[in-house]
Amino acid sequence: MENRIKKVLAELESGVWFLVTDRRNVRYLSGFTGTSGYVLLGDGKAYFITDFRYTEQAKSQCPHLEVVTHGQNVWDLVSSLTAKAKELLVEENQITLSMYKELQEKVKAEVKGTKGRVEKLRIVKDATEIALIKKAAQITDEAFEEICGMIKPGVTEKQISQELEFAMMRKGASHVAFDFIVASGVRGALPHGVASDKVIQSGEFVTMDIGAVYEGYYSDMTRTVAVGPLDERLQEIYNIVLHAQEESLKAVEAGKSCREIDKIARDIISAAGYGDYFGHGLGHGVGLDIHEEPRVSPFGEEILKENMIITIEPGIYLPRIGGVRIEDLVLVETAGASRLSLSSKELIVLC
Ligand SMILES: [Mn+2]
Repeated sequence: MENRIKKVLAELESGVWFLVTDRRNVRYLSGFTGTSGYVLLGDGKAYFITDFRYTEQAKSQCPHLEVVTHGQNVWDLVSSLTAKAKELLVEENQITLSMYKELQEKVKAEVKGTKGRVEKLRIVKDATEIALIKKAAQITDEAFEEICGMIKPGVTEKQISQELEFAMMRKGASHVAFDFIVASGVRGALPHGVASDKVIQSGEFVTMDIGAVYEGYYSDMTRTVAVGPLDERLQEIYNIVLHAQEESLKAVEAGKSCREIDKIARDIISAAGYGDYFGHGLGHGVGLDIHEEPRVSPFGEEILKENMIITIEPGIYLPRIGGVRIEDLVLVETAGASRLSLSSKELIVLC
């Protein structure tokens, strides 16, 4: 944490202070796991601002910051701590307009927006972060394996989602990463079809996009399995998506751009005639948040670096027919990448 704070401080000119309000950025800089606290940095100083409920927790979790407790109005405290500042930067994609107005009324410094200062540090993971994300991915793999046996005609998408959630919690997840996507049959054409009461039938695909959170860090994985015999069209799109996933994954390594990795999968799907049915980016960074930088898409200018963690998740979605997505979480290395999602990607046919 100490190094992270130093990096942010080093980019602030004298008289310029930075109020960090995003919960994940606060956690990244301070180690604080509670829900109410801000980090305030400037002129070589680092404060952790919280209220009475969290003072003791903050003192034990944030040894590198000076913990200060605010009274009725947090901005009064920010105002006194920044009395000599000329500018106060706030996270413009996080703070609300009313927070901004109240803050500007209270503080002498000029309040200005900024973004990405902490997020850009979060892109490359350190060894501790990698270990936590690996653990979250392992919980996800184990939960997936455990519930495969219950996927059969007659069960609902929600039942599968609930069993997955319960399995992850039993295996040590602190919570689940998002509302799980369990999309079967024609619902598979919805890239983000959250589990519904739909009953699974023979001849359908079931796409499950799932993840666990372990000590604040996320995992993300998608598998598509078949229930009973499939028609040829569905088998064909599975094979295309799997091929696109594996080929783009093979290309992942430090030094390449996100855009060129996306292009590999997109070209394979387009050449097979399904380019119009893969309407989202190939992947995204994962860490303290489920979706973070870098964006792996046709517009992803970012160059991959060692120890970034990204997803590779091509899909094909055919309206009124169904869909397939296959997603792995991967660690970028100097030469190549290693998969953190280890569940098999061969087509599993359950019945
Ligand atoms: Mn994802």
